[in-house]
Amino acid sequence: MHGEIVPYYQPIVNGDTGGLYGVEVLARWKHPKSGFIPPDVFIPIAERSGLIIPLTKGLMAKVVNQLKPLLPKLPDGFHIGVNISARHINAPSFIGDCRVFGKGFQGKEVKLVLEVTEREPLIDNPHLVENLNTLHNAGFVIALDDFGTGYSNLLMLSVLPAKELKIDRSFVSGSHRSEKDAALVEAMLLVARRLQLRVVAEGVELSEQALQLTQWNPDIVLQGMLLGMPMPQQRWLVEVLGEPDAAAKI
Ligand code: G
Ligand code: G
Ligand code: MN
Repeated sequence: MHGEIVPYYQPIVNGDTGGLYGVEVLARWKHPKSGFIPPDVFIPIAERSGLIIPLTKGLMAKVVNQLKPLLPKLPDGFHIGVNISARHINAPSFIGDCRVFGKGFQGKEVKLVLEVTEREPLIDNPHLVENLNTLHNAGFVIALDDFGTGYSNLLMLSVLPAKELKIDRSFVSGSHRSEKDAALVEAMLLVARRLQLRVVAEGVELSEQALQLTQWNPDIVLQGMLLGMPMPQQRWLVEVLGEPDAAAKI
């Protein structure tokens, strides 16, 4: 792939206090001629070709470089989420790649979240469960992304050492007005409570949605347009951390 893969950061905030909970790292491909190519286009290709492994490793290294100098300004226990493909989890290098990522933040109080995505069936390979267990025991947070759709389902919750559940935005978008979506979101919140999982609501666009979700579960954390779109490090520094001077120096 020519051009550069760069990390964008989307803020994630606590529903009840509005305080900063963390960020999700989202890959962006800056093509020298075509401009930005969306991840929906290049991620599936990278997954099929195996390039997703060096791509994710490279992204992790950039995230360490960009966020490490900011850590003193971030809240304790700041969550940094990266999307991980099944293909990578099954690869022999996976545990090592994650440990290198973790070492990058050594001595700092951050939580690294591995967001497991659902495009491919996840449990076909026994090493996958084993690898995720190893990383869970090493202090990584395993999150099920796009929960409620595709392969991100109750069986995955049963088999994987997940500690975080990210409710897919298709349920969140109707949760404040549709009885049906509300019932489904409430059912997911109940499952999460029984299993003691943190819940992230994805794709929150309206204050009515944020209000409703927080009423249901005050510990919920929110991600979406209402709280902030994915943005490059420089803009993030200014808009989220209020650090125009730091941004100017980078
Ligand atoms: O912003 P958004 O268009 O960023 O992302 C679209 C899709 O691409 C999402 O499903 C997201 O999970 C996926 N995606 C974005 N960045 C990465 C990445 O670094 N790795 C993987 N595996 N998926 C990613
Ligand atoms: O599948 P995953 O949750 O990793 O993907 C995150 C995707 O959601 C990215 O494509 C990001 O740009 C997009 N996104 C973030 N906030 C919103 C939102 O409020 N509404 C919609 N429709 N998409 C969003
Ligand atoms: Mn994700």
